[in-house]
Amino acid sequence: MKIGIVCYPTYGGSGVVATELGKGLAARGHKIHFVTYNQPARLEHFHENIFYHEVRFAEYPLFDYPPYETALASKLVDVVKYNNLDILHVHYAIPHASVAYLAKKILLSEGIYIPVVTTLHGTDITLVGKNPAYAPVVAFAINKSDGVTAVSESLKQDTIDYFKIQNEIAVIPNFIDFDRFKKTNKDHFRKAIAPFGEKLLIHVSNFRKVKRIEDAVKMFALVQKQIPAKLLLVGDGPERQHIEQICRDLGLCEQIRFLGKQDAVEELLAISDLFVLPSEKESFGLSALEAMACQVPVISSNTGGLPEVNINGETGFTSNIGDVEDMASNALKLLQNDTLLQQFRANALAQAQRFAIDNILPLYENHYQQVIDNKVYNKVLE
Ligand code: GMT
Repeated sequence: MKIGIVCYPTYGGSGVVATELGKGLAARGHKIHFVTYNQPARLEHFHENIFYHEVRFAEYPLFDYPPYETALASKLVDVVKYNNLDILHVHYAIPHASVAYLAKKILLSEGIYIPVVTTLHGTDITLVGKNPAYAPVVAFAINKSDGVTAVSESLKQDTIDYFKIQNEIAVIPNFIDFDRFKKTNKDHFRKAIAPFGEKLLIHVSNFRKVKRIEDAVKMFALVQKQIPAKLLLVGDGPERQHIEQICRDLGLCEQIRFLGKQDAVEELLAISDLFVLPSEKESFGLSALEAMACQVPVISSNTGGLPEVNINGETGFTSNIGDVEDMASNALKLLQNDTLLQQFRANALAQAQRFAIDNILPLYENHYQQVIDNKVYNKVLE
């Protein structure tokens, strides 16, 4: 198939999933056309089946805000038309789903039919999408998509609860590439970070409020009172300064290390004992899945799709949002019992294997085919 993929090219989870999906589909022989305003972060190497089209917009003194949606829609019209695409797959509803609908209508006026699949990732529904500033457009664009997927059952349910949705929503979860995310021996690395055999806890995110990193720090403060431990904070974003201040206030600067954005996260996961994800909202929790693939059990909140990924009492533990005492006590259960920790490590790996890329990509291929086969039906509905 010739597939157009629209996503945010930044480090966010939706952009990562979209890029890895495109790379995986290209490896299976599909022609993939990425349409974004910057080269996607994980699109590093040349591949004969991958094409990248940059959205550029002309500056003009009248524009306080560059008209990105107009530029993206025009680019999509161009890319679909001149590359004969079979399907457009947009990731993150805002603004990609409504822009794709506009492009589709323009193309239809020229006699070209392009079906659109929208994948909902989480905050495009649960945080930003349901805001009245965006909600009517989001609901309309979801209903006008020819196929809709959500990354968890929980996100599907949230979408149905927040909006009047007439469309079917297929659940296709996030996936993991075990060629990259696997347990490797990095003992020398671990010795450098934890020279006295300290236990290692790790959190990876884009440091937004929704991640509740403060809770990770507070639960760690309780853990390190009982056993020697360190906390690695990986990533960067708007909350970083605030979290640094909390660490200083708690006198934990020696035990908590801010590592900033890291490309080889798997190497840090390989030396970690527990992954901490206390989010306020989390539609799936790709970072938790990456940890589990590296055999790291997860201490998380029980929000959104997290319980679909992190099975309480099996691959880690889930607690109510903000219950840092429970999170700390769960972490200690594992860190103070090596046999139990090893069992949870094995369980985490087994659970991650369910989400192996080879299991999930065919679900997208089937979804595309169904949407394409529905062509006439959708055309009539328009
Ligand atoms: O929260 C992030 O890290 C970024 C965000 C995004 O949309 O870019 O991630 C969302 O999509 C990921 C991929 O589908 C999911 O694994 C994350 O759980 C989801 N984040 C939230 O729901 C907060």
